[in-house]
Amino acid sequence: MSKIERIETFILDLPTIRQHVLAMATMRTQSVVIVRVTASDGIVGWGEGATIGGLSYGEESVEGMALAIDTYMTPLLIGQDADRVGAAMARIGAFVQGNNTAKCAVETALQDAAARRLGVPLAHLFGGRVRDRLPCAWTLASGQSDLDIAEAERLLDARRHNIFKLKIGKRALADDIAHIAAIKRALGDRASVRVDVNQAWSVTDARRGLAALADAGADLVEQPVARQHLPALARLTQDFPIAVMADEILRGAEDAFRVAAAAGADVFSVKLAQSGGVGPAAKVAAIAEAAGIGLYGGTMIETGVGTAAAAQLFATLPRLDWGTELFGPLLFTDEVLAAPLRYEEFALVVPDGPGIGVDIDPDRLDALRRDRPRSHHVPRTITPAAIP
Ligand code: MUC
Ligand code: MG
Repeated sequence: MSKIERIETFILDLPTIRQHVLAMATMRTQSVVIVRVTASDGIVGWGEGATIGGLSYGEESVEGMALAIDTYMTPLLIGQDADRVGAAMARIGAFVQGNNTAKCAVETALQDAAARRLGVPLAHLFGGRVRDRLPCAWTLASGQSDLDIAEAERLLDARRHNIFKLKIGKRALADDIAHIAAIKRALGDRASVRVDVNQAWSVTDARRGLAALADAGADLVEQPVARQHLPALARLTQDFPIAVMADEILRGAEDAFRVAAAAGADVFSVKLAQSGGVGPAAKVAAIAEAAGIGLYGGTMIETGVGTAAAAQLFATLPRLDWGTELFGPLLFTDEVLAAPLRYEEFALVVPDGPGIGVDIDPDRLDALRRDRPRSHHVPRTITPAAIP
């Protein structure tokens, strides 16, 4: 039996290629926790926990995740069977409430190690791939309509993305609607335009907003109201022709079941981080499939580690009607992988190697670690060369 021998956490800070303006925060840097699990047979697995905007998006921060893992999770796992990922996570579940993103980082690393031990891509452990490429959206969030349109045009020309998610909810409703309408007018049928409100609207704003977004030609609206307001989300889903997607409300299978039972959304954004790992995210997807709810592969803007792990799962989902948004690594000025993920023809190419399918470059990891002095920290703003 191979035992879990060591679990390490690394907080990385990655500058973004431009400011990323969300309803609740403006990001110029993304911080993530990378977990490295080493087993007694020498096999190493990697996982990631990411959130956005510090503590403004959710209740977990990277600092809190590292602490929860180091102090509460790691001692429970040392010496446990490295192949029994379910048993290891049940052990954690018995002693640690919530903390899904921290759990995701640990679970992903264990899944990665287990698949590497077998010499197979992680997708093999979840039924195998049904596709080799994942349609990949890009988030336009510069904060300005003209910059967003120019960015979208460059990405369309480069055939990198033709699905655009726009972050709204920070400005007055009328300004946001004018912004979306301008972008849809400019892009026309060449792109799908979707919006993410990140819970910012009241129900009244949402009613006006959904009607106007449908008129403007937007295809989907993500989490328009607060995650606590399931009945409101359900009413919006039923009352408007535009697709409503659940995001923040979904923190694992129980929430997925609750939302599905209330007919609370047309689409689920399946996220490894929010669900608590690859296995729990697969359960969220299964509930959506069983309820006839559409699927979308979400992100918390992870590096190549979390992005590759998500790609392994999303590649196994037969009905991924709304594609994915696994663009995370493209928003950073720096790379942690030895070879970057490939994006071509509007899709992410699912990596082929064992485990999550990618390798981490130890020097790059070291250079990005918060606890190490950085020698090449050169924050960049957006330039035509950076996108694409
Ligand atoms: C979210 O709310 O979906 C995903 C893309 C992005 O820009 O923000 C994230 C999180
Ligand atoms: Mg969202």
